[in-house]
Amino acid sequence: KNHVGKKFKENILLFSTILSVIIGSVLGFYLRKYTKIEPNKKQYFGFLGEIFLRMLKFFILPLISSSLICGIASLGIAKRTANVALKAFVYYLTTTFLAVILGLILVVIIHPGAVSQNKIGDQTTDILNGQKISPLDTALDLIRNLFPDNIIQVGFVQFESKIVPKYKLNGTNDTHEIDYWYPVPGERPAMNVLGLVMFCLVFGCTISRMDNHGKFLYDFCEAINEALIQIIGYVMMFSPIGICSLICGSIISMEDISEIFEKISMYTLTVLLGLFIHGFMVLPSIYLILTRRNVFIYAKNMIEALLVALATSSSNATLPVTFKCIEEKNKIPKSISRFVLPVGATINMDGTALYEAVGAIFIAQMHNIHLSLADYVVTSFTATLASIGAAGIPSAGLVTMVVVLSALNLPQSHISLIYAVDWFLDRFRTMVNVWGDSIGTGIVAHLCEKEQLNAEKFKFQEFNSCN
Ligand code: DAS
Repeated sequence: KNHVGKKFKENILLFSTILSVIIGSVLGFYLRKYTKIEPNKKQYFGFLGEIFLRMLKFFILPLISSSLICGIASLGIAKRTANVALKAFVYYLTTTFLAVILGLILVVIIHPGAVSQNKIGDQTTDILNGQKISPLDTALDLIRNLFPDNIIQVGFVQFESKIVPKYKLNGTNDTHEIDYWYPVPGERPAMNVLGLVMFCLVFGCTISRMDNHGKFLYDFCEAINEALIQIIGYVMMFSPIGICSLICGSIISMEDISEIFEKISMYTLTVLLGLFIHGFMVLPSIYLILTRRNVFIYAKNMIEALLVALATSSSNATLPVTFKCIEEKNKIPKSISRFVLPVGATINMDGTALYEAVGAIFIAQMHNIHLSLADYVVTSFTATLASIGAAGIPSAGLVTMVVVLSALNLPQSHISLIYAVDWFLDRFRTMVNVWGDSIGTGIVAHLCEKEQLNAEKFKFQEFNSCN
């Protein structure tokens, strides 16, 4: 009964989210076209959206910390299956990192956030990148922020929103003000997030090796994570209003929206292309190379789980069906699936990692911000880890994307464009997440079976040679 009620609630939320995107867009365009709103009044339209964003960001640090700690610790705690855990962990990290690299290559080539140079004067770029830091300084910054001198201050990214001095649109005399988010002058607060991640990695590994209190600390973190996932579920009930306000506010305050649809559709296509390549080419190739088995039959047996992932946008909700497809149809032993799938649903999210990397670079492109190689390194690192920290629930990747934006010092305005299409892209990236977990389970099972066979063969040969 409560499952039906949960499904009904999820469908209502989905329907109202789609409705809020439509209403926010129509209202924004209507107000922009038929009313004259004073510049300093525009911010009021996006106020509820800003509160929605703040409510999500409010829980990011504890959510990421507890999720990362549990995910890392669970790999170590499973001592009895250390062999399985190690294979699973190497697979998780490799495929997630490949997904991020693929996403970065596509977003740089397609350049969905292209800002046509004739629209924004050079000053803006200078203003935003005024404090250009050399690659060496950035690298030292990166290392310094991995080891913050005070764990409490970690993750607080000091941004302040300032009205940029007036600048002239090329070829015209009219001047405009734009509202940009600035890192606090004189320091790069952004990479503090890395210190938090480093703390979680070390803490997770440590509690997995502790004898007496390790299990207590693990259960404590898991309980916190569970509570936070519930709280974010409550916050997401507010999402239709928040998204409507975010979209309406950004349409009203957007300088030049003629390209807005072009940019959003190019961004959506970039993410979908990345998910398609990773899901239909990269993952099946890895499966074929490592197992030499028929990936088409394996995929056919997973169709039901992939469709549930598409419908629910939640890896966790799809788990029962994933188990059924993996164990009953693909005949994977429970000793493997009962470890690899639940941990994979929590920390192996290739689709989410690709989505966050593309989204962050897209926002930088929208602001015409030049990113250095070190910035791309930071993006690949934080997108991989932010996806590990994301829970297997709807829109988790959207919540943790702020981690990547913060790590890059990126302004958080224009994030509403990402929100506008998140409910749609979430389905496809969840599908890729579940498909990645399924492929990983098949590979780990094959490798363990091969090892066992070799071991038996070895014993047999040993037995033979002795007689
Ligand atoms: N919906 C998440 C999942 O369940 C993925 C995401 O939000 O990025 O995998």
